[in-house]
Amino acid sequence: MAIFKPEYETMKREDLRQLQLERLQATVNRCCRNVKFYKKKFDDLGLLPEDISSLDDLRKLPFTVKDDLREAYPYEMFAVPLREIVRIHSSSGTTGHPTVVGYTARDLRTWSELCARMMTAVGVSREDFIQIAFGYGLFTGAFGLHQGAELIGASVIPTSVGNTRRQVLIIKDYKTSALVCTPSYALTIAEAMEEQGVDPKSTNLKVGLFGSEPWSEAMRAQIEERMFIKATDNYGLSEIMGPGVAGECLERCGHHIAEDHFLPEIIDPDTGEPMPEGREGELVLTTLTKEGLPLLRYRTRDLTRLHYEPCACGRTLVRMERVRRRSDDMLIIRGVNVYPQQIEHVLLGIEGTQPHYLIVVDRQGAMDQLEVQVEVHENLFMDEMRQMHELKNRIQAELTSTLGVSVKVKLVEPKSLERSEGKVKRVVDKRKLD
Ligand code: DLL
Repeated sequence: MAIFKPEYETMKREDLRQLQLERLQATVNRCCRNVKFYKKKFDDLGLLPEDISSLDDLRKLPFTVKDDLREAYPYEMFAVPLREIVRIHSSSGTTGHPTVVGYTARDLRTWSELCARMMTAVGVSREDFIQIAFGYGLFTGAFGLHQGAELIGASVIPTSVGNTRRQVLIIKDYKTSALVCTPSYALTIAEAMEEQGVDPKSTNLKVGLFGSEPWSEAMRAQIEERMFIKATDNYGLSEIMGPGVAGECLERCGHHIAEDHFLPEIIDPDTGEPMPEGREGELVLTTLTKEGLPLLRYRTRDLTRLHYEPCACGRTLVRMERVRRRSDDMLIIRGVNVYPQQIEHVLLGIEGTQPHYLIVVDRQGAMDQLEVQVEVHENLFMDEMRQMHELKNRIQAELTSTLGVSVKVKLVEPKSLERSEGKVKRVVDKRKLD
């Protein structure tokens, strides 16, 4: 069953704004009534829920940032009693506490429907065999798209991530027509197909739904050529819901944000002030229907632009440009969110290292490579090789276990890393994501 809701997806902007206002007011009420964090914020600002009487009043509301969620670990920001929560997920990238997100039964239905809408927009139907090669677990990617595909009535093949040889075999034998994974994993699968001598034209592959990390048009062209598919991009974040927040249609001229459920703004990341229409800035999202974890003005740190002109596909929902950069220093390595502070934290706990390090990210073939160059202590560098080797292995093991992605460590001589004045440059990203 195609999940297309023209009553929302092609709504007149005026009507949409009215719907958004009603839903915003309900959300603000719910937040103030049920979430201590918001109640306190409103009290501090001398703000009452009744003060929100138009969409322009949105800017009176406080921002919510990832650290607020970390501090509320695990359940403090939930707006319903825990017995109403039927699913828990969590975001990757864990300094100290990860952020935990919870869904009510109604939230899960909305989430499935929005993923189904996004998949319908790129032509997925009940005729499709859809292979989900995202990791099943706390990460929202696999479950979100899985539920959406089932709602459409497609045949879901939950391969999860990894075992690339088997992914290729399944594509070939199970007649996969739609592939869901990160764009970098799609390239890894394409490579494996070539190695295994599988001609993509001989498979049923038709479309790819890729997301969860930044990628470039050049990479899209490569995937399309090597897999002989149409490659589409979709965007989301666990705090807001997971995948299904926004996705391309077959016109591929931006991601339609599900504005009947999320209210977008673009702000200047430095001042927090709204940006004029069409300018690049940080995407801020307010949830309009969520029950478990409603969020007001959540700062995504993702940089993009919004375009309000209707799309050739008929949808009137705003189009956001693909996300290429963030306003903070979070890196996405093979789909896993990594913060430089996590690396620093590990290094500081290991004797013999200096807090001088450089993170080098590169892409070899389809795979992101993470290298951390660490300055060792003067005394140590003079010492024997065996000791150096042990230290390197220890750092490597600790970083890999903390970050959840494999890391290559290179020990460098004391004072060999560039010292900068002002803002220190800790990251060199050699991947071409523009
Ligand atoms: O990555 C949700 C998701 C799963 C989206 C599957 C699409 C497909 P998180 O792990 O919380 O959630 O990471 C969210 O990933 O703030 C962006 O910086 C980045 N991101 C997600 N999708 C895209 C994309 C999921 N299509 C963070 N392009 C977000 C660029 C993306 N960056």
